[in-house]
Amino acid sequence: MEANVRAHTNIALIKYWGKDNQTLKTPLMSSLSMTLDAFYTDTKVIHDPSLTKNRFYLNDVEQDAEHSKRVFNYISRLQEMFKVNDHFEIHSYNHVPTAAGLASSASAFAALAGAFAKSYNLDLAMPQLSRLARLGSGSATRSVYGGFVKWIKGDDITSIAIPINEHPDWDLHMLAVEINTGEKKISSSKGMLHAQTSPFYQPWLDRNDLEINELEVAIKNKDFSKLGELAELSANEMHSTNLTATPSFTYFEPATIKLIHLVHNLRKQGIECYYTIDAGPNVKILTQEKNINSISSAVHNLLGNVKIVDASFGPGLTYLD
Ligand code: 2P0
Repeated sequence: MEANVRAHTNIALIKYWGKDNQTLKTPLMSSLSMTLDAFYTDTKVIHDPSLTKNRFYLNDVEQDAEHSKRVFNYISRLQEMFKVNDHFEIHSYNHVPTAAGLASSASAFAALAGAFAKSYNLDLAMPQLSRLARLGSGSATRSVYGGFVKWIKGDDITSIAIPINEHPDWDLHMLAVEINTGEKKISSSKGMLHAQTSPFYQPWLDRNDLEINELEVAIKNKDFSKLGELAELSANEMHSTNLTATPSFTYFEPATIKLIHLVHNLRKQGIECYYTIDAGPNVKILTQEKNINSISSAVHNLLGNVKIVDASFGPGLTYLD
């Protein structure tokens, strides 16, 4: 039996940055994201009694034990849950820079959850798929849906994603500026645990319901300015907890700060744009179609020939073949 599934990455506008339960990956806060069309993972799961060993291939390269561990542990956990236990092969093609704060684990584990369930004909409803994806990686919870997606904090059963608007009729673009696509030095799991030593962590959590509600209203009203302000605020809050943790740490690189200044300056010139930054140095700039060219030129003038990927809304899980 086999199944081949595509999942797109998502970028949180209101960030998830802390777990209530490390094993279940239930979050300390609700988050709200935008699923992107430009970055995705295709994953095929094959299981067959004739296979004698589990194998994991990423972009056609078989991964060694160390690089397969997280995927194998995840599949074993799902096999235990559903009481199945044959050997499997996984073939993933990642159209996202891996582990550089461009949310490769979101698309990877959402695709894996979808392909696993389909390969065993489990016939799971979307909320259950969202839960399975969460057990692989928190942000994957949201990638089962397209458009704007909220992931609700809660317990193992209730902490799932719900679509806010799967097909938004919005002129909204996210320009992903790839400053550095190398593997990050501090994993998200470690970073979000460590950030909790910040004196600003709890005050940030206390604002979570308010910020989620405000963003939902902004989405309903198609209020780009409010959406951008809230997204930038949430990113700044998250990165402030890193900087004020003990010991302090940051994912920012010099080019990250340069881009923050650039976004401020562009806004002063009347080019409306906002930034968001995840667990890596890369900056994503939220804007509208009319400003893409001027923002891209300004980024290239500032940083030379960096890659800029223009993304907009992507779909939820898609079954291939
Ligand atoms: C997010 N990030 O909401 C936040 C914002 C990065 C910054 O979720 O430990 O790979 O697998 O649950 O989902 C990245 O962390 O972490 C992330 P785990 P994950 O998108």
